[in-house]
Order: sequence, then C-alpha cells, then structure tokens
Amino acid sequence: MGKEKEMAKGLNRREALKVFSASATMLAFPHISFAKASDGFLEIITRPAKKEFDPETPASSELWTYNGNTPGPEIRIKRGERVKVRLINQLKEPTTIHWHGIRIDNKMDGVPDLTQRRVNEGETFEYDFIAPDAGTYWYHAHFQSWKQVARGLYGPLIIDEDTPLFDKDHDITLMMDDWRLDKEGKLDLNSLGALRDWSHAGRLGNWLTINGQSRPDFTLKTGEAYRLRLINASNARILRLNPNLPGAKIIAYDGQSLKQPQTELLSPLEIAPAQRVDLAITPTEQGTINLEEISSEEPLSFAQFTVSGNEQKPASLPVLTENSLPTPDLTSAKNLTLDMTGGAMGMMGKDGKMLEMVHKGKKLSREDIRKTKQVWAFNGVANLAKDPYFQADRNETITINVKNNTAFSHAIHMHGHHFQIIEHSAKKLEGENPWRDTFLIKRNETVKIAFVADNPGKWLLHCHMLEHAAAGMSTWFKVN
Ligand SMILES: [Cu+2]
Repeated sequence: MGKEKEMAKGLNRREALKVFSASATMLAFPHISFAKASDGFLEIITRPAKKEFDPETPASSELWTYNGNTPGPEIRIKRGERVKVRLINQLKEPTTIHWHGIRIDNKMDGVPDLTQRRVNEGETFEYDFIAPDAGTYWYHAHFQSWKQVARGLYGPLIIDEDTPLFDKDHDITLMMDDWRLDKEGKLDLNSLGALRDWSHAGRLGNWLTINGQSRPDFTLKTGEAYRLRLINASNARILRLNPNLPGAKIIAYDGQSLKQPQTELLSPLEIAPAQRVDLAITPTEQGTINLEEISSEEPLSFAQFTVSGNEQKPASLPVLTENSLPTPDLTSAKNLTLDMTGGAMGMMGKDGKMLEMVHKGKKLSREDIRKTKQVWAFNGVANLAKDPYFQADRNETITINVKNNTAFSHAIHMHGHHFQIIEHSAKKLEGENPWRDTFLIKRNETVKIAFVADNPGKWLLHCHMLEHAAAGMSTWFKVN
C-alpha cells in the first residue's frame, strides 16, 4: 500500500490552490447536442481532441473524446425507453462502448470478442437496447479500457423515473475523474501501460476534475432539494469524499435507489472506481460549501457549492421509487468461491514459491509474466479462459464468496446484473441490503454476494481498476 499512499500524496494539493482563483461556474452538466440522425439514432463519434487542464500552466493534452468532449454527452432517457446510439469510430484503433450498470441485452454489452466484434477505425456499430432501471449509470470504452478511459472515453447515462423527481436545475451530475498529468501539466501518455501501475494500485493520477473541469463552482438555493449524482470515472482511485453538505443523505447506490435514505456512510464517503452514489441535499443557509477529497493527508477541495438565499427550512425530499429486481433465493443457491491473488507483494506464496497462474490454458513462467503483464488471478486463472468461470441456469440464484488475498484494494464489477452483499468480513451488515454492480474489497477482506442470474448471455466479472482487469483480474460467466 506504500505506493498507493505515495501517489496519493502527489495529488494536486499545491496546484489546487492555484485553481481556487480560476474555478469555473456551472449550473449543471453541459448538455451537448447530438447529431441526431433521421433514423432516431444518436451519433457518438470517437475522436481525438485537445484539452488544457491547469489554467496556471496551460499545456495541451491529447485526449480521446466522444463528440469532442470529455465526458461525452449526457444521455438521458426515461426508464423502459430505448437507447439508440450509433458509434462512429474515428480513432486509429478499435473501440466499443460498455453501458455500465445497465441490465442490458447481452449483444449490446460492448465487450469486444465476447459479446460483439471490435469496431475498427472508420467503422460503425449500432447500440439499441432498453434501459430497464431508473438511476445513475455511465458509459465508457471497453477496448483496452486502461488506455481509452484514461484518455477520456466516458460519459454519463441517466435514466429518469417515470416522472422525474427533481427538475433539471435540481438534478446535478458530478462525473469525477483522476488524471495523471506530467511535469508540464499535460496528460502523461508515457506512463500508460506501466507495469508498475498494473502490479500495484493501478494508474493513480494527480489532478481531479468534475465534468471535465478543475474545481467547478455550482450554485444552489436555500430551501430547495437537490440530487447530486456522483460517478467515479477514475481508472483506479478510490475517491474518499467529505461532502460537508447540509442534510446530505445517500439515496441510491450504483443506480439503484434505497428504500430508506442513509447518512451513516457519509464521512468519508468512499466511491470506488465505476461506483455511483446519489446524494440528496437541502441547503438551508447561504454560504460556500467545499466538496473535499481526502484520500491523501491534505484534503483537496475539488468542487465548490455557492448557496444563495435567505435562511430556510430544509425542503422535504421526494421519495425515490425502487426498480424491480429479482430477489435471491439463498435456500436453493449455487454457491461459489473466488480467490483473488497476485500483484506486487503477492506473487510469492507463503512457502516462498512463485504463485502459480494459468493464462490462456498455459502455466505462466517468470518470463511469461514479464511478457504478458499478467500478474493477478481469479482462482489461479489470469484473464479470460476458454471456459467460463461458471454457468448458471436461467433464474438460478448464485452466491460468490470473494476472498481478497492480495495486498491491494479492488473494485469488482459484474456485467448484466446487480447483486446484494450478504456478508462482509469488515462490516456488520444491518438493515437494508443495497443493490450494487461494483463492490469494493480491501486487502484480507471477504465479501459474499448474491444475485439471480436472470439475464442470458456471456458476462464479464472483473476488477474495475482498469490496469488490474487488463493484468489478469477478469473472468466471465455464462447464463443459459
Ligand atoms: Cu483490482
């Protein structure tokens, strides 16, 4: 964990002070208009674009974008409606789009070579699917995502309730990212794919943005209720936030709303890569509120909320309606285990022997490990094997007992399904058991999840620290 700390210390503490004076005011997520084709498809074009991060030391970064911006356009529809997107790839390498957290038709899940073909330079691919659940989701590149997401290929996907509960001015998407800038202040491309990151805590950055902006300023009014949709689009940073927000309550995790709003996990609020947390807040007095990131020793203010208006009573919160997800039946479940191994400080077993890992059906030698950069494994297997980790009958309940035998934290994401955490070695679970699509598991922890395998197809299960996923911490399962 030394490396993780060391990197976190490098976060833009000093630079942040400079940014204070240059914060940009914004009300809500910039809505970028689509080039909407006559056949009803929204067009998303992947292409390079330049961006300057630090107004004090402007240097041009070579980003990859959706329609010229990062994040890409906010896609917003109602629960049960169709999302129709035509991806047009203008990058010089293949890409695909994964619709994170959507219980989606398998053909539309966006995993190259598993659920769809690669979309090469100059090619297009049409995504057309129903979004069954209201909530906060996102989309991102799923081809070499350790590189493509790090360069900016992601955007928000918001599914509204049948009747939206907060209007546009009270429903704020905050898409957070952790970039690694070099000494000149531009995106560090030289370190992309560094084995050091792949085998440690992933690619940690030193510059935080919200909606692509450095320390934006949001304006709020007293006596009104707001929904903040927090999305962690970082490659690897577990964001630890001190929201400092009056009356803040957690109302949803990973898109799925809670029966009862929660307050106990707010300080700090941990959001692992790919996770989402929706907060409701009701400011009552005017002033300035800082959203702080505290994963290193010195807190970093990375967004500001300016509240105006007279002192007011807190507004009452609208009650979210839950999505309808199938309840696991633990009495007839198929029970599986997942043993996570490898990584720095984890390659040598207790007996002093090198950890045994199989990759593409072959035992990895020391030389193979260096060549393939495969350093993590699930049940001794690095990356996707020919056969699935398990198969499930349609509507079968599955439990997976996940044990983290590595020296690092991980954020494990399951495609196509949401699950419940039914046991957690580090926490006593009380009350409501929220639905999630990504869970955080720290070193030596055990987490047991349960879900109903109701979505047929081939689905990934992988670490969403994107370097870990590429370096072996990925597998797949099949629902028949
Ligand atoms: Cu990981």
